[in-house]
Amino acid sequence: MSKIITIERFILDHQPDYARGEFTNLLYDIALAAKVIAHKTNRAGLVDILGRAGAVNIQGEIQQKLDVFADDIIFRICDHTGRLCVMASEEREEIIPIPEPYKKGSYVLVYDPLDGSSNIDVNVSIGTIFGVYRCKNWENRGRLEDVLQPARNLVAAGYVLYGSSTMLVYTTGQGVHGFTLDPELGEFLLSHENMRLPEPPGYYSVNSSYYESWSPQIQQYARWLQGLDGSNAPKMSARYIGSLVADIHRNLMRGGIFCYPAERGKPHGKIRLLYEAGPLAFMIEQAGGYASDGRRNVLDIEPTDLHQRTPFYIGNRSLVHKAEYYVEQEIDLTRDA
Ligand code: AHM
Ligand code: MG
Repeated sequence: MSKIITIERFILDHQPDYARGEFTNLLYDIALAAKVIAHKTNRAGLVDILGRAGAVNIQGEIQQKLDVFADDIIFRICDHTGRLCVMASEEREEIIPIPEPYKKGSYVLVYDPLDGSSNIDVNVSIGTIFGVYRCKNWENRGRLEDVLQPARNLVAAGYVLYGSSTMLVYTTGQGVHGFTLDPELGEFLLSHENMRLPEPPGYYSVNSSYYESWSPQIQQYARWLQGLDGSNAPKMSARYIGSLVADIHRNLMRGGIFCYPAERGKPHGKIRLLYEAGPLAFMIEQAGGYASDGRRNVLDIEPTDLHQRTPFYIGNRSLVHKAEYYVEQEIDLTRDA
């Protein structure tokens, strides 16, 4: 009979040598935040939470109440524990310092509290994305330089998917593991150990309503994905939810690629490097996949701005390499931006 393993047990049993409890407990904190957000998300249609909060976030988008709630919960669970020295969130313009009088720890948390916000009001899956770094400069920890690190430096990354069930999927660099929330018990239970991208891939995910804004090479790549250019593309089906976590989770389970290319007038695409692309790139590599901006490994991009965006291709290695093959032939749209 298979064993029942809670996320707490699993984290404890798999903690890296350097973990010293601080890192392990930080992962518990994230799991706790995920449970609180899942609870609220499940009740979203029942309580007066839908609709807009009225404020506009720094991306120029209208924040919705659940985004604000999720952002606040993660902050409040993590600010006073002594494990973090600084945080950064999609919803906040600046880095988030640890407030006085709390002690600063040695880790950095970057997060997108509720991604796929356009799907909240229509009861479609949404997600939380997170990444954990070690601080760079212990003496002066808690500054912007601790946050602006390439994703290759991550020590943990993952996401929470609020879908037909709630799942937490994470890696600490030793494989990717998925846990499903039992809402009765309030526990995340190990359901998907050592997740790997299967071959052959099943799906490609791209918002083809932007087709006219892509370069001819990206258009050609899109046709290749659809099997329309007569060459040797695997036979795949199209799926696009418009929630990064849900699209990537499905592709992780079934194999495939998610693309958000550069566009005319949007040379960096839409996806944010620090708290969306970076953590997911770190995770997908642990599942045997690869993520690229079309020209280089996302893990190697040195961030210069908290909210910078990047073209994004993520999924089965061969499909992402094929994207790089097409992008290589295009004029670099970011060069004059
Ligand atoms: P958000 O951070 O405002 O929620 O936007 C990010 C989302 C991703 O989840 C998704 O992949 C993408 O935006 C969809 O964008 P589009 O509607 O342009 O296809
Ligand atoms: Mg987002």
